[in-house]
Amino acid sequence: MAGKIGVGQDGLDARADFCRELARRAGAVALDGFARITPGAVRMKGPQDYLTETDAAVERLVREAIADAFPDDGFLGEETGGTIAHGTWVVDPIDGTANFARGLPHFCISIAFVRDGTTEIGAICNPVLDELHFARRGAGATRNDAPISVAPTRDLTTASVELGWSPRVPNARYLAAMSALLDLGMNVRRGASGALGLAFVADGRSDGYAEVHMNAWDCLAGLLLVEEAGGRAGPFLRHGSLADGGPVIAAAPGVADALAAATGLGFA
Ligand code: LIP
Repeated sequence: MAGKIGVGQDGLDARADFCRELARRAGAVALDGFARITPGAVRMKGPQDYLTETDAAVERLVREAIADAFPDDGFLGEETGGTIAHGTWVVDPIDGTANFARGLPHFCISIAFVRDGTTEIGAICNPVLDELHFARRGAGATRNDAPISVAPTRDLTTASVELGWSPRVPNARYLAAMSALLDLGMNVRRGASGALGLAFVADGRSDGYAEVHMNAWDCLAGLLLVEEAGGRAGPFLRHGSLADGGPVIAAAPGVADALAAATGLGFA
């Protein structure tokens, strides 16, 4: 077990290196589980809300590694909950679980470290594409250690954005936003992994992501990635919370105002 490392600058350095390596390790476990997925290994937590054995295995791996390395840190996981501390790890063991459960290779592991209400470190591992998106506040964003930046898109008729959906939001709200985006000439996708949707905004393969409600473990790493890659990200923890989630918007600068107006979500 590492010594009790505080959450000062040196402590963040240690946590950043640890987080990068842990995300990769968790990705390997997820990929192994994906190769062996069977219908029997899937349970439902609610309508359109899947739980697989791999969700549990990955969260257990991450939780135990953090407890061993940084025993005083808090931990909040999608599947096992947890406690919030001065420094808290916020983890989605499999984001894109509905895809994972049906054998669709579009999922990731999302790990964020939050200190006093500010996300300081974010990692999103996509084991299918062997991609690790990583960011530290103030130090930029990378994909497989190469710097990334948001897209230069300004013409909305060439823009491609993602609009997230879940049964937590009335369909009418989703359809109104979808209609407004299409009326602006944008291409609108939904990949069912909000973390990957945000990572793709950060590396310029998508121009924006919006969702009326997301949980903290789905979005905190991705929102930091977009900020550090030169994009605009809504103040998730000002309007939402670690415990209850909230609205999410993130975009390349040239698309941000139109995305906000069409979805009714804001950056202020
Ligand atoms: C997913 C989110 C996504 C949302 C999906 C789902 P999960 O998280 O990342 O934003 O649109 O409905 O909630 O459940 O796959 O971890």
